Amino acid sequence: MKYLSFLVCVVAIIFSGCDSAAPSVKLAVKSPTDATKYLYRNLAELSQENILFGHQDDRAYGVHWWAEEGGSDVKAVSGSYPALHGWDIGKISQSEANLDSVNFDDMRRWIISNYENGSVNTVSWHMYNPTSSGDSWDTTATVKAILPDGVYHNAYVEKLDKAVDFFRSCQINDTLVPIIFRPFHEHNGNWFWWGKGHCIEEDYIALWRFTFDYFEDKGLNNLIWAFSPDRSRLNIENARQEYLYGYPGDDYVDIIGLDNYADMGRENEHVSAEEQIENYKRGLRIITELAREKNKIAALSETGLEQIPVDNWFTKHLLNPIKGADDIQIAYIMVWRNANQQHFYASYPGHRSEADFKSFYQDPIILLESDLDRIYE
Ligand code: BMA
Repeated sequence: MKYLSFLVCVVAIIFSGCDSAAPSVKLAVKSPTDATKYLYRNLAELSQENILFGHQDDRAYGVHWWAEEGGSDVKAVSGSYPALHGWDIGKISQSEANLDSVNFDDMRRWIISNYENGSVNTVSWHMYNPTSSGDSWDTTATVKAILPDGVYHNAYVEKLDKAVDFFRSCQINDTLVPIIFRPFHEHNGNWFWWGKGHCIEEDYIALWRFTFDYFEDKGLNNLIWAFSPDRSRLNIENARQEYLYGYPGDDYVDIIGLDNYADMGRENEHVSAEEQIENYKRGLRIITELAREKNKIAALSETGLEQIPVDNWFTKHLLNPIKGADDIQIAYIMVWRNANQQHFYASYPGHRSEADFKSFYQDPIILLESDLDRIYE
């Protein structure tokens, strides 16, 4: 089958001039490693028909368990790990474990193991505030102060160096594990110190670019850079323009992401479930369109409905609205973490969403780890 499609491609190229349907995507880093390049291309290719399903901290803990080797709520329901694994390196510079208590040594082991299993890793960074001892929600004015020439610049660079060490240590057989890196997320909201209202747009962009260049200089040619504004702070009527607030530029971004919890079925007296579904589609249409124009990949970088109080949430809110839509093409969807019985977003054995999650992942569009085939080649 593979050879057949290869032949068809070669013949198509000979007869039509190079008109493959897959976008000819190119990464922002100048010298990406082969594995990173192939991953990005394969995601672009796969996104034409499929969506990788992802889950934050999937292997680290679940609703009723903690750090059991082989554990995964997604796997317990479906038989497979998710196709994409989200991690967070908040606290990397100050502790053995991240802010959600995942030990960095374990995280590294799981990141490498996912790579060996042929699934994908993405890393966000709830970065502690470099100018105070506070966390990422401590909105003490910071961004300007950590840019070159800022008084806290060195403190910032020290944090970056810790992240560089961590990313470098995620390697096997001299190959750095490719990672979709998603720093400074939801920056159009005002809840993080890098958010709107706590710095000017120009400084946000300067911070992103400085960080990109710094990591590239340190040889991190395994990073795929994901930009991810939050839907709740986009006026849907003007969302395309507002989405680009803080956009660091096509040379600094690979993934046109969106975090969306706002349109996902949460009770809202002002917006019905049906309107939310419409808005969900509109948001994804916008990032699809932008990704196509920019020759990049779109993704629903974070989503979910806490506690999944709707039996058919996975099909009704997540999958069905985008099934068969030509104007929506996203490489992956990632739901947030299963921290405990109050704070969880993925199905687990015995939960009311279990049967519906089965229909969701059994849909040919949705890919889990076991559906992926040589994504790094
Ligand atoms: C938030 C919540 C917090 C968590 C943080 C970073 O959305 O899940 O409990 O500490 O993300 O992962």
